[in-house]
Formats: sequence, C-alpha cells, structure tokens
Amino acid sequence: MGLNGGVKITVLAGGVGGARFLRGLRTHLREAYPNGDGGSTAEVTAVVNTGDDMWLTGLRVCPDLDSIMYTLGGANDDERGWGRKDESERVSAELTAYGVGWPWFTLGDLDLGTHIARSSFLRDGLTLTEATARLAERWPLGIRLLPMSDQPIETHVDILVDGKRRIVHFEEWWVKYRAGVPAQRFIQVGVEAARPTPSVLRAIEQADVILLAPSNPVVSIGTILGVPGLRAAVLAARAPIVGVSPIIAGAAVRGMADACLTAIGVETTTTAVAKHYGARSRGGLLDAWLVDEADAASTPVLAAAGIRTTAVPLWMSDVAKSSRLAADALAAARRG
Ligand code: FO1
Repeated sequence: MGLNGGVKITVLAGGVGGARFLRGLRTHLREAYPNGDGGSTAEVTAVVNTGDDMWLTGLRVCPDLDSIMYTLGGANDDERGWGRKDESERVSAELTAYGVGWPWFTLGDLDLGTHIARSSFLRDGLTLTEATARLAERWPLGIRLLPMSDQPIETHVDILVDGKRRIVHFEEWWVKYRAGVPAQRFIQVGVEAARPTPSVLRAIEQADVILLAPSNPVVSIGTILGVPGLRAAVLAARAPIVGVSPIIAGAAVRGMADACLTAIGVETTTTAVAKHYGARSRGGLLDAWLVDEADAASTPVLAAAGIRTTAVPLWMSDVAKSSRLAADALAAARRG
C-alpha cells in the first residue's frame, strides 16, 4: 500500500487508448478511494511510451506523453483523438511556407506551446522526466506521468513504398502513409543505450497492481517493455499484472494496431495478443486478461494457456465506460 495508505497502481500506456483508460481509472479511483477533497488516496503512475518522440522544427515532440497529459488535463481534442481542443494552425502554416517540419504532421499553435516549453526545459538541462513533471504541474492530472526512459528511443519503420525499401520515423508511416504500406520491421533507434528511469523502476517495484493499458501492443506496450531491463523489472514485480485487450472481435480498437501486429507476425485477435504477452505462470507477463464480451469464447482457450480471462465491456466510448473498465481491471487483479 502507498505511503498515505493508498493503493499504488502502475500503468504501462501509450497514446490515445492509454489516455482514455487512465482517465477512466482516475474517475473510478476518486469514487472507490476518495480522499475527502475530490481526489483519491490511490497513487497512479503511468509509464509512458516515448518511441513516437522526435525532434521536429528544433523542438522535442512527445506524442504519447502529450496525448495523456492533454486528456487528463481536459485540454484534448476528443473527436480527433490527439492534440489540443480549440486549436489553430497559424504557426504551422508559416512553417510549411518555409519548408520546415513535416507538412503532413500538423503542430498546432497551442501544441507548439508544449513543445517549446519542453524543449526549453531540456535545453536548461532537465531530464525528460523532470520536463514532463514541469509541464504536468500546470494541470491537476491526479496521475504521475513518467517517460519510460530519459534516453531517446525512436521507433523507425522499415517500409516498402513504390518498390523501394525506406526506413522512416514511425510517425511518417503512421500519419503520412496511414500505416497503409507494409511494415517489414520496427527498429528502436537508441534502445541499446537506453535504460528505464529510476522512477520507472521504483514505480514497478512498489506497485500493488500493474496494468497494461489497451494501447498498441507492438509500438506502445512493446516499445516500453523493450527498454533494456524494463521487462525483467515487470516480471520480477510482486504486483499482479493485468492486461486490457486493445483488440475487440478481431479489430483494433484504435489506430492501426493490426498493421503493427501483422508486421511482427501476430494475428489481430485478442487471443493472439494475450499469448504474445504470455502467461506469467509460464514466463510471460499476464496474470489476468480482460477481453470484450464479443470475445467471451476466448476465455477457456486462454485459461488453458494459463491466462485467467474475463469478458467485460471494453469500448471506452465515454468516461463512465472507461471508469467501469478500470474497475473491472482492478477486480481482475484482486482475483489473483
Ligand atoms: N496524427 C495525425 O493523424 N495527423 C497529424 O497531423 C498529427 C500531428 C500530431 C502532432 C503532435 C502530436 O503529439 C501528435 C500528432 N498526431 C497526428 C497524432 C500521433 O500520430 C499519435 O498521437 C501517436 O503518435 C499515435 O499514438
């Protein structure tokens, strides 16, 4: 249990799916473990993927950290799924006119405020962890955001386009090509020199519960677990590990996770993803797995593979549903 007696929950999370799940978890915990002034006695730490990060127009852009910060801060564009609400693109038009940046990757005016502030903190010598904490201070997030590493790890994709092999930044494949050209493989540039931050290792070691958010299992959860030493720390943790399926009835809940799974030879089914994560009793990650009711038939199959599986509503179409899903994930952890 946490210092103030609260339960300590550590969540491995990527972008949009992770952000919605964390928003639901925060709402549920405020109801389940109220601290008397609108917050919760629970302590939640999100270990966030930084593989989508890049230097662009001289600024450090961290898409997944920003998705989660904006969503928990109530400043996100919920329809679009990324970026700020009430956004404008005046600076972006100027950058395009100068031929600077990626014309297909829009940095909105408000979003640029985040990248300028972050880059300024980094130039002052702060680590990404410290810069992230400084940015987050501005909103009452109620959840601590930790980049998975303070060293840069960039996901690049080996693609075949117009008959030519090219290696591009993940965001180019994801946004410019809409993951529509086959990815031959993913390359984590810088991963050898990277380590989980001490804060991340502590959050994993001290957790009462570890949750794998319904984020992209390859380029979000996979990238986090690929930081040297991080997977081992999770496997060694005393906490139960519960995963939430990012696949419902054979389709990715968000984004193009199917294109990523295909690239690593994993079928786009909840069963295949659960087996990809592996049963903790057999050296893998999962003590428990949540699938949508549409996939209830996978429950006995996964039980036979050593993964205790529960079918619950997985669609996070509003905060109440996300809160319910978070409650289901914590209940699955208690059934340990
Ligand atoms: N996604 C898009 O589909 N089009 C964009 O122009 C775009 C710009 C962008 C700028 C900053 C940022 O943090 C995210 C941005 N995204 C954009 C979303 C991004 O591709 C996703 O948030 C993640 O990388 C996938 O999880």
